Amino acid sequence: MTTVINPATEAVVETVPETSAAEADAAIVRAERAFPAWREVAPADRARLLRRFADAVDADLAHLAELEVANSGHTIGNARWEAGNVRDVLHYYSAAPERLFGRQIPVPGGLNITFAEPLGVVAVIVPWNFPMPIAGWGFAPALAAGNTVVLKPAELTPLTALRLAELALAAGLPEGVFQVLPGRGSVVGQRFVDHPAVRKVVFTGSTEVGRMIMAGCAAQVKRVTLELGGKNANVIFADADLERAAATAPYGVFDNAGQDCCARSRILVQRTVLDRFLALLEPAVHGVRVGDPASEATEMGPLISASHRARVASYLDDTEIAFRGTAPDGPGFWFPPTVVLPRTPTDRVVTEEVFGPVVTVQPFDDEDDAVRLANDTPYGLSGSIWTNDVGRALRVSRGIEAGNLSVNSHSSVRYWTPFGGMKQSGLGRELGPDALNAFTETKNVFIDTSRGSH
Ligand code: TAP
Repeated sequence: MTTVINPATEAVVETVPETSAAEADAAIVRAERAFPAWREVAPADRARLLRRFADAVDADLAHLAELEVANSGHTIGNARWEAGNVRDVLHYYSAAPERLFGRQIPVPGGLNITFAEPLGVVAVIVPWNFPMPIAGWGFAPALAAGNTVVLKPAELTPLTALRLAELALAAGLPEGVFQVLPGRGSVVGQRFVDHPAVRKVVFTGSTEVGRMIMAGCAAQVKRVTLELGGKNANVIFADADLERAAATAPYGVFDNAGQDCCARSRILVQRTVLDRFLALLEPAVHGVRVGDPASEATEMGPLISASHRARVASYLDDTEIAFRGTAPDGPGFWFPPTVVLPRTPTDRVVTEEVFGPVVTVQPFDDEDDAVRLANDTPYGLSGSIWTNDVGRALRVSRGIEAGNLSVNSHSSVRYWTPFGGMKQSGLGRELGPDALNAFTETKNVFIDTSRGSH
C-alpha cells in the first residue's frame, strides 16, 4: 500500500494499493485483448466517446482540482487549470479519429496508399509534478489513434489518475481500453518496458530514469517518447521592458513551487542592466504569495515531499543567497522562493535541475554570450527571451537549442502546439497537430493495376 500524504499539512489523505508485477501483466493482457475491438470502433463513435470522456472530466472538474490540491499541494487555481487541460486535450484529439488520413502517392503501375495504424498497447509513465496534464498528453492522442492505454501515475500522486480512469469508464469507454495502475516505477514501469505486448512507452520524468527506459526498450526495439528534465534560461536584454521582465520572472520559475521541467531557473541578464533588474526583481519575489494551496489568493504551494525538500535545500550549500521570499512555518514541505547569485558557472545550482523554487541570476555581455550561456547545459527544453528588438528575438530564438521558447512571456505548453525537448531533455514531441504520428505506424500498400496482372 502507498500512503498518500498532503504536502501542505503532512496529513494522510488516503492509502492506495500498489499494483504487483503479476497484476501489471494481467492489465497489459486485458489491454491487448481490448485492442482489436477498440481499433474497429467507427471513427465517429470513437470521437464521440472521447468527447463524452471530456464532458465527464468537465463535470468533475472541481472534484479533480480538490484531489490535486490535497495530493500534490498545487494551488487551487493551477489545479483547476490542470483538470481543464485534460478536458481540452481530450476535446482536441476527439477530432482526430475522423481525420486520421493516409496518403495516395503517385507511383507507376498501380495505386499506392498509406494507412496510419495504431500501435497496440501504449504505456504512459507519469511523474508527480503535473499528474493530470502529463497523463492527458499521453492518453488522449493514444486513445484517439485507436490504441489501448495502461498508465502508471507517480507513487506520490496517484489520486487524480485513478479518478480519470473511473470517469473514462463512466463515459462509456470499454473495459480494458484505459487502465490506471498505481505502483512503483521499478515494478509496474519496468513491466511496461519489458512486456512484449506493450508496443510503446511514453515516459515523462527524470533524464536518469529516461535513459534506463530507453535502454530497456531497445531490447525489443520498442517505441519511446521521452519528456525529461530542463535547466531553462530566461534571457533578458537591456532593451527589454525591464519592469515586466522582472515582475514576471518569479512566476516563470516559482510556479508549482519550481517543480516544473519548464521552470526558467537560470535568469541571464545583460550586464549593463543587472543592478536595475535585481532591484526590480527583489520586491517581485517578496510579492509571491506562498501558503495554503486551497486558498484562492495563493500563488505557490509546498514542495511534494520531505525528501524532495531536503534535496532542494542541498543546492543552497556553498552559494550566496541574494534574497528570498517567505513561506509558512509548521507542518508542510515549505520552501521560500530563493534567488541565488552563483559563485562560478559550474556551481551545482547552475548546472543541475533543482526542481524547486530556486533561481540563479548571471550576467552576460552581448547576444553571442547570451546564446552561449543559455546553451551551456546538456538540457534543451524551454526558455524565454525578453527584448523589444524583433530581429534579435528571432536570432536568439534560432540560436538557443531548446524545443519550446517564448518571447516576452513564459508560455511553454499550449495543447495546439508541439511540446518536447532537444538534447538530453527528451526525444519526440507531444501535443499539437502531429501528436498522432507518435501513436501510429505508417503502413504502405501498393495495388498493381496493370492489365493482365494476377
Ligand atoms: P522520475 O523519478 O524519473 O519518475 C518519473 C516516473 O517514472 C514515476 O512514475 C516513477 O515511478 C517512474 N519510474 C521510476 N523508476 C522507473 C523505472 N526503473 N522504470 C520505469 N518507471 C520508473 O521523475 P520524478 O522525480 O517523478 O519527476 C521529476 C522529473 O521529471 C524532473 O527531472 C522533471 O524535469 C521531469 N519532468 C519532465 C517533464 C517534461 S514534459 N519534459 C515534465 C514533468 C517532469 P515512482 O513514482 O515509483 O518513482
